This record gives sequence, structure tokens and C-alpha cells, in this order.
Amino acid sequence: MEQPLVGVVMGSNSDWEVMAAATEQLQALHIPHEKRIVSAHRTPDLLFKYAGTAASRGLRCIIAGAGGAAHLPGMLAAKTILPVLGVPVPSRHLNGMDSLLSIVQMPKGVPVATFAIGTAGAANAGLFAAALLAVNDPALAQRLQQFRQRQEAMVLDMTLSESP
Ligand code: RP5
Repeated sequence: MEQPLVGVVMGSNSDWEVMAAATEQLQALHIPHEKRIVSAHRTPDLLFKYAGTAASRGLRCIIAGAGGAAHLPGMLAAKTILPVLGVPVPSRHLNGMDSLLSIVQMPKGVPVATFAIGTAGAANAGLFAAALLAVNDPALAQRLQQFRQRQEAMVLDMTLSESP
């Protein structure tokens, strides 16, 4: 098992359907990663332990997804200087606007890079983690470039039928 470089954490197993979009990107780019359930509200001691040991365990960044009063990314960022990438998970009652605002409105001094609500945000967090690591990894930079080229070719190949 390769040393994980990216930690993907989420507040509950109900977030996994969304957060899997992040691990899929990491997987596709051959980036060693781990996934864990860590809840800011329900397992605060585990959160402190996870964030406190993340850098010494070799992680280079943490992708954190949570919904509702989504304190997980901000609290992780409070306990580590590793880059924390926050993904707002759509919530049942407010469709993820609550998650987005909870994650994005960090007070000055403790940044969280905040992504779009839902699977697009989770996928982009995975790609952003890849971009961070690619700065010091030419082989990964090349894989990321190839991903962009495949994506571009796919869009250039798109056609439109007469009616949608
Ligand atoms: C948050 O509460 C989790 O991130 C999840 O999005 C939300 C609801 O959790 P469950 O009640 O589905 O476990 O902590």
C-alpha cells in the first residue's frame, strides 16, 4: 500500500455518494489517498487527532466534505497548516447553501479553499489536489495535462441533435 498523499474526509457516510467524485479523480490520476469519516460535531476528538497527525503521516493536503453546519473543513484547517480543500455537500433542507456558507466564510487567518456544492465541487477538489501535488511531480503534471487534453477532445467531439 503506497503512502497516502491526500486525505479525503467527510462528516458522515451519507456524504460518500458526493465525495466519491473526489476519490475517483485521485484514483484516475494515480494519486495515493485515504478516505475516512471524521465528524466535527460527533467525533471532535478524532478530528483533532486526524488534523494533528496529518502532516507527520505524510499527507500533503486534505479534502474535507460536510453538509449543513459544515464545520469540518474549517476545524481541520484550524489544527493543521496543510492546505484544506472544502466541499459543501448538498443538505436536505437548504440544498447545500448552508454547507457552502459555513465552509466559505472562514475568518481571516485560517483559510479553506472552498469548492462548488456537490459532485462538481468534489471532483474539482480532487483535481485541485492533483494540481497542488503536480507542482513538484512532473509525471503527475503530465497525467493532469493529458486529462485536460482528453476532456478538450471530448467537448470538441460533441454534437447537437435537432431537438434536445
Ligand atoms: C454533517 O451532517 C455531515 O457532513 C452530513 O452531511 C450531515 C448529515 O449527516 P447524517 O445525519 O446523514 O449522518 O455532519
